[in-house]
Amino acid sequence: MSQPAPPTAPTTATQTAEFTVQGMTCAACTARVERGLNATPGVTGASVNLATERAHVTFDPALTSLRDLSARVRDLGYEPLSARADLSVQGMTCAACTARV
Ligand SMILES: [Cu+2]
Repeated sequence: MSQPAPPTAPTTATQTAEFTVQGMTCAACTARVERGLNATPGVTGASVNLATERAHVTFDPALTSLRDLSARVRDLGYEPLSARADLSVQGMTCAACTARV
């Protein structure tokens, strides 16, 4: 009465997302966002570019989602931009992140 083993796909179901993070003004900001994203369950890799304000995240869509990642970024005190188009509110000072520490 042995059941046939389910055909488990050996492919790692990772998904890559890239989104804009606003409010980062220094390397400490990017490090914080990076660390926060990397600490999110399901995330296998995150890198954040300060100059382009882009976060590049590799994650397992079964464990997390772009929505979760956006919420995470917001938790950290930065503004994830995916659907919104108002690009006029660029980060000005580092006061926000200093206050956060
Ligand atoms: Cu900063």
